[in-house]
Amino acid sequence: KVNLKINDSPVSVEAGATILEAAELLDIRIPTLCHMKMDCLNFEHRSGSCRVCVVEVKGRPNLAPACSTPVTEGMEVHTNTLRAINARRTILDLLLSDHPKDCLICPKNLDCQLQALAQELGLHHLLYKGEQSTYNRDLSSKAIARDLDKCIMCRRCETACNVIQTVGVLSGVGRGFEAVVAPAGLKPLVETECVFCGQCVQACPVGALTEMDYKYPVWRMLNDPAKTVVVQTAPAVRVAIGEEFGMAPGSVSTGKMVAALRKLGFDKVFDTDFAADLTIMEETTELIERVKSGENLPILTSCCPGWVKFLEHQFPDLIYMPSTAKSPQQMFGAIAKSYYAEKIGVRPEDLIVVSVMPCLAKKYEASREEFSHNGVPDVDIVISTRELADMIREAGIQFSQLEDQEYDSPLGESTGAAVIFGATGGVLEAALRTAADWLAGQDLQEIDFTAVRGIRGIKEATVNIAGIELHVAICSGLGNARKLLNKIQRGEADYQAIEIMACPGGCLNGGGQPYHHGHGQILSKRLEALYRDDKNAPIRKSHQNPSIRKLYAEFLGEPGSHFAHKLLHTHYIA
Ligand code: HC0
Ligand code: SF4
Repeated sequence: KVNLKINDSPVSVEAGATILEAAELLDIRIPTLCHMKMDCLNFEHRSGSCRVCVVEVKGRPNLAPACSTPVTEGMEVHTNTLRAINARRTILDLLLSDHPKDCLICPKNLDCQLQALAQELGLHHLLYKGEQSTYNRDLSSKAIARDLDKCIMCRRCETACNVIQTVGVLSGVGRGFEAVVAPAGLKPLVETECVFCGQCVQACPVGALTEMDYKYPVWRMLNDPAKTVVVQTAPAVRVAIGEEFGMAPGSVSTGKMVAALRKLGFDKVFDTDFAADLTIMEETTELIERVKSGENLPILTSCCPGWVKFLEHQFPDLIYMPSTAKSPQQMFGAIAKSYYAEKIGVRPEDLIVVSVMPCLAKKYEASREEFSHNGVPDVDIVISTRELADMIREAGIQFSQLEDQEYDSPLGESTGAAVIFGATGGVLEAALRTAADWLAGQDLQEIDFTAVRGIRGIKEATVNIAGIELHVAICSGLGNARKLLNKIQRGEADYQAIEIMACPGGCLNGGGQPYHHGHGQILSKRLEALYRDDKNAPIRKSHQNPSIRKLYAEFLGEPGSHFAHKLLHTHYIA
């Protein structure tokens, strides 16, 4: 342990800790901007580049950045001397000298850490009037909007893209005043290998990176009497949307969300979880076939579009590995525009499918060519959890006061197996529950595969299902996926099934979720909430979902049938 004093209060911390960490123990707040820490993922980016966190250390001539200065024995730190406060104000003043002042109409208004700092430091007039950057906004992709005029060079997005995700799209470009973090050659995002995971958007403290906003297309559809508008909500949305309305992280607000969606005017409120159960039917059929034949192993899950795009760009030699089953979002769209449209007598082009997703890559996935038929997309519009929260606010709905409501039938019925899709490990556990029952030919009671649970980036387990030993691996975060895939390429792994999710922790940490800024245990709380929801579900295995059984009996035939393949499976582009 190292002993030091901060603002005259003694504190002991582990060697290697920073002044910032020591101050946190004393509940002393030091402002930060470029610093990025994700407590439950055990990740910290100590860049020290913005210098907003400078403090005075006795005996040192220069101010020290608290986020990247390690503590030493006997150190005496003062966090709020006039010199430190003035230095912070000057740094902020300089940052703002080249930052647009249109906060009122910025998508990050009231959610911007720069704005919050200006408020916190009481900066009400600026001394420096600098030159202003004038870049064109990059609206080239369906998923992510970039506004370089707002980039403050904190490089948090670069860390997310290069260090955590190892995609390597964003890096420092240009020098001096011209310096920004952007794709090489300032290329539009759509021309790069960006997978639209949105981890850079989660990381960005300002409005330089945000989602492409589709709220107004949704409003327009809701107000078009010629359209029947249905909505599906992804598993991870229900355990995070409450945070937008002041509810505690880890609240499960499914019922309130359904009520809010009805108030917004959706004709039917359905659940992606229904389609997650459907995905399990198809994917597990494929898993069992491959395990029995020993061919094309390991099977890789394919429901995360960011991960699929990563594989297409970076590991084309492994393109035969992912399950051909479409993601739940896309299966939902395909079933809504065929089975359901037919049932209610509406033409597919007049049935509008809106998705609410924790993910920005889902916006891109819905636009992929193979997910349209005769020019009609299976999923018409994708909005994020944050965009739905904005719409609820815009409509003046008091979310936390709403009485719980139930999803509509039949595409709203789901099981506990489906809801855990939102957490890393959930898809594989859902598949194992069904595989075990099918192989054993009975309704097994042991259904909690706890070895595959938890927020860790890479998990490995050997599970015994009906006498068959399966080596499985689960990873979340594309940097972890890269490590695992490299191992497979080198022939050093003998897994039969692997689940990969692009975002660290899974969909619960998607690029479209409420901003968590890495603080506290928010992600773990969302994860626990998903497993709580599963535990409380009356049915916890996908193949026991009555609406799924009916769908096969009335429409699809058997899992893996020719018709099911035509409607519910896809191919990948290497
Ligand atoms: Fe996910 Fe999904 S679980 S990717 O994380 O599989 O976005 O929540 O909707 O499609 O179901 C996201 C979440 C989904 C899909 C499901 C899968
Ligand atoms: Fe990199 Fe993901 Fe951001 Fe694309 S969306 S730039 S891949 S972090």
